[in-house]
Amino acid sequence: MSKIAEVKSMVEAGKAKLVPGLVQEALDSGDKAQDILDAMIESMGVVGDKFSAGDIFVPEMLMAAKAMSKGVEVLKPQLAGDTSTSLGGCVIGTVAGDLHDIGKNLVAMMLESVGFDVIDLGVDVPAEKFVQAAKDNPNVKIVACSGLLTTTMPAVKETVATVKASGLDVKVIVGGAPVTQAMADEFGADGYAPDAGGAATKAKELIGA
Ligand code: B1M
Repeated sequence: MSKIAEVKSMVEAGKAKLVPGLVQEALDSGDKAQDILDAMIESMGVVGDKFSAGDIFVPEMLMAAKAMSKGVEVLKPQLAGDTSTSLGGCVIGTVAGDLHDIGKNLVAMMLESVGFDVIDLGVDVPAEKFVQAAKDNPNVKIVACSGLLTTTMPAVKETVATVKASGLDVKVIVGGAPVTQAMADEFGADGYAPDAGGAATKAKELIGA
């Protein structure tokens, strides 16, 4: 079994203690950080499908998420790069009612890697908290909202509306598996991206960098 395949299978099995070592071994054997990340994202797809099928339950899903997060920590120095330019601040969070943070953390990492000073509000973030954080940090130019559940799409919409109604001079970007460009347009967001790299590119584009 290739190292990447081992990483993938151990993430699926939720082996948080084994995954970091395997990720390091995969890197040492020449595998690219992006390929290892893609394999782990695929694992979460498998885990999600097993959950939908009733073959696993929330605790197993949680263990797989923890295993992936541990693996991402090892990849972070390879993926994030290093930048000395500051493009301004970016407030990021997962919207109210939603506890999924792996995608949001990847987006935060990519935003940092292109030069944004990221203020990460975590998960289950009420709309007003995004606004307050942007008011508290005057260099904020981007508010980024992640939402993973069909049931939290109204919270994404509300967050966009609350930020827009605040009159702050910031751009709002949205994303997460159920979010589409059409939804982003309907919510009145300034931008949408399907993945973490795309979110960083979109944020730069929106501030003209
Ligand atoms: Co939950 N979960 N989960 N879950 N979970 C999903 C999302 C689900 C698709 C699984 C399934 O049924 N197949 C399903 C949602 C169905 C739906 O609404 N359409 C689901 C469900 C139902 C639930 C619960 C309701 C289960 C329950 O309790 N009965 C519950 C809800 C809890 C809550 O939030 N209130 C729940 C709980 C959990 C755990 C806590 C156990 C755990 C999360 C732990 C954590 O995040 N720390 C969990 C997990 C792990 C998953 C799956 C398996 C994996 C999510 C993930 O991390 N993917 C997920 C199935 C799946 O994704 N296929 C599932 C990897 C990650 C890199 O992808 O987050 O999509 P993603 O991010 C992507 C893009 O979406 C994008 O960039 C990333 C890639 O580069 N992106 C952005 C994300 N944010 C962005 C923001 C942007 C731009 C792009 O701009 C700002």
